Amino acid sequence: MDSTDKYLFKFKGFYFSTSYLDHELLENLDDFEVRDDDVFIVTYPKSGTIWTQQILSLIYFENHRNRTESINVNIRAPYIEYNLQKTDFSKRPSPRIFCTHLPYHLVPKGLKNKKAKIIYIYRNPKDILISYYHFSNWVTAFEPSENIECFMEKFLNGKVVGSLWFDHIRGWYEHRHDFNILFMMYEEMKKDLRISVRKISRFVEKELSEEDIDTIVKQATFETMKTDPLVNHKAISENEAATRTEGKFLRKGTIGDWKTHLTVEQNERFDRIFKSRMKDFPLKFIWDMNEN
Ligand code: PPS
Repeated sequence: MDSTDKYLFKFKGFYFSTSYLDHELLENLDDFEVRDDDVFIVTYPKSGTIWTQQILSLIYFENHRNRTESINVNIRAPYIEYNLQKTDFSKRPSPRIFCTHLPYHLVPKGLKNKKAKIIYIYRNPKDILISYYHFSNWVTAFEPSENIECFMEKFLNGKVVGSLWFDHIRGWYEHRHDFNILFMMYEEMKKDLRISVRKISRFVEKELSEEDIDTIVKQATFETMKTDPLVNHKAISENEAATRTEGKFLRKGTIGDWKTHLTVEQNERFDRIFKSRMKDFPLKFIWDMNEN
């Protein structure tokens, strides 16, 4: 049964953002027409979506590499569950790039037939927690929390847009054989962007020259993206109604920021829950910049 409050809209057991809601779109997602050459970026919120939208669009649309290009990253790679720009996706020329925070069981049927490619980006959940906490306090469409403890409670109970992180990653991983999917780690992108760009381009079968890769890497660094208004959503950060305080989408972009935020008790509690929920889960996680 659907349920809604000011911030969260529950549809088929999953929490969506009430502010960006398009009920008809959600009802019809199953039948969203997928093309063989579509690419979908799938993430839990705050795991590296914007970063991958930027990388993929740089790989695909050579002319976007020129920073004078005036297309916002959310238009280059729109969300299928929100369609913020109300675009007719069926009229978009191929190859199309989309992104989504959907769990595996709510994505269009066409994806389950291994049509199209999926890149699933995952990030260590302690850094997601911190990033999400700051983001929710900043953007008015999200529920603010008095402190990290309060947000952690919601996050660990899955009472946030995107629902429970543990279910999201597990669901996608355990059903990976139903999809044509590549799992990439935020931390691996952070540690070696060049290798990561190559890995992504190979997966989407786009041959890139060394020079192409140089250009993409340069434009996909945190420093460059932070100064690009089309990627760092300047229009939103300068819209007083959309935000509560000063801030930026690209906040810190680091590995291990959780260490400066979580108390020893919070960290131990997180570890205990992680250990029990992620038991026998084979994907690797990196919690610290110095870790290999
Ligand atoms: S959202 O709102 O779900 O689309 O957010 P998402 O884009 O998934 O995640 C935002 C975090 O990703 C960081 N980010 C980057 N880190 C490193 N390098 C680059 N180029 C980059 N681009 C985005 C962004 O800063 C957010 O993380 P935090 O920790 O808050 O800085």
